[in-house]
Formats: sequence, structure tokens, C-alpha cells
Amino acid sequence: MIDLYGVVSPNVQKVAIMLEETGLAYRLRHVAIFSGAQFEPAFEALSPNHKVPVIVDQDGPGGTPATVFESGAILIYLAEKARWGLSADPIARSTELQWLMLQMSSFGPMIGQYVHFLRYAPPGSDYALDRYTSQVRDLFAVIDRRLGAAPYLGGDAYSIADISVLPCVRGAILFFPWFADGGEAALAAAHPSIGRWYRELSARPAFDRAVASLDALRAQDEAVLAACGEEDWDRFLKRGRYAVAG
Ligand SMILES: N[C@@H](CCC(=O)N[C@@H](CS)C(=O)NCC(=O)O)C(=O)O
Repeated sequence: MIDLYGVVSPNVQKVAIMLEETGLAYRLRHVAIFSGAQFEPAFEALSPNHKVPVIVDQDGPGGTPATVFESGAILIYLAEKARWGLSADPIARSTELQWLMLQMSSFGPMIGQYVHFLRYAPPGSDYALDRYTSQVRDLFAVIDRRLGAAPYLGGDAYSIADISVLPCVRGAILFFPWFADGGEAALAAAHPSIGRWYRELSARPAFDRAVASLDALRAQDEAVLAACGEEDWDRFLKRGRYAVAG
């Protein structure tokens, strides 16, 4: 049994998709990140950077529990455990890992900063919003070119590289102002190859099961958010008296 610690978010959704694709047994553990539960010592022992997702595989290697944090590392761990989603051939595997690393180091973080400045920044932060808008648009173009040249990010096979990018694209369709009105059709018009890829992968039963499974945490997220005050937001965003001094 695998415990998946999380909230309703793209990084947690990557892991849920992988668990549904592989059929590994798991159960969800909600973490109230908006009210600071990620800073409690018991959770910090699992996730030193205070973030979800984290998994604890109760049947880890050698029969002992194994804890893994960082969604990319979790996807690799699960791919090796299930022998699915990461090629055995060294070149194919390296290509899949390159695109996984691009998601982890660029696509995910740039989207994170873009959404931060879109939603939370005070007026006058136009330079930052423009910078991250441009970075995100550029990465969409990079991914679209790749998917114009190959059926999947890693090449010929659906892999954990695709799984890492899928929830970001889903989030973009739902929340980015430049897709909002047209949804999936607007995505396909702007980035036809991502549109083709997203249509195929989001139609897989495991994708729907993952979205539905994670939705079980939505009511808990909403209850925590409803009770959040300014202090909680300052802690969550590391600002005000929670700003980290040098
Ligand atoms: N690089 C990390 C990012 C994870 C991340 O940003 N998690 C967010 C929710 S999606 C979180 O736990 N935030 C809590 C915090 O920053 O205190 C990963 O891919 O796992």
C-alpha cells in the first residue's frame, strides 16, 4: 500500500495519474498546507522542503517502508517499482528523463511563478508578470515543437515525462486567461501538437480516475481555505513576518 500525501494540485495529480496507470494500491492523506500542516515536525520528517506530494510506500524495497518526496523522483520510483512508464533502453530512457527534467526545472516552476504573480502580487508587479508570461509561452512553444516531431515527449512511448506535463496543461486550460474562454479548443488552436497529445492522453481511463480520486480531497482543501486568515496566507507565501531573512 502506498500513502500519497497531498492536496488537489497539479504536482499531486501527476502521482495520482501514475498510480492509476500502474494499478498500484494507494490511499490519500490530506495535508492542510494552507494552514501550515506542512511545517509540523512529523511531516517535515517526510518532506524536508515542506511540500506535497510525498509518498510512503509501505512495501518498499527489502520489505521496509520507503519515503519519496519531489514529484519527479516519485514518478521515477513508481516507474521502477511497476516497471512501467520509463524505457529500459538507455537512449529512450535518457530522452524521457530529459523531458521529465524540463518539466521539473522549467515548465512547473515557471508556471508556478506565473500563477503567483497573476493571483497574489500587489499592483505594480507588471515586470514580473510579463517575465513569467513570456517564459511560460516560450515553454508551451518548446513542448508543442517536440510533440510535432514525436508522438510523446520521450519519443515513441507514453512515459512519466508525459505524466509530469499533463496536469500543467490541464491547469492551463482551466485557469490561464489566454485559454480560459476557449478551453481545450483554444489550446489546440494555439498549440496543435499539444492539443492532439492532450486529447489522446486525457481520454485514458486512468486520467479520469486520477482526477476523480484526487477530487476526494477538494472538500478538505476548501474547508481549510475558508478558515484561512491573513496570517495563514503570509505563512504559505513566505511574506510579511514569515519572509525568510538572509
Ligand atoms: N518541486 C515540487 C513542488 C511541489 C509543490 O510546489 N507543492 C506545493 C503544492 S502544489 C506545496 O506543497 N506547497 C506548500 C508550501 O510551499 O508550503 C514537486 O514537484 O513535488
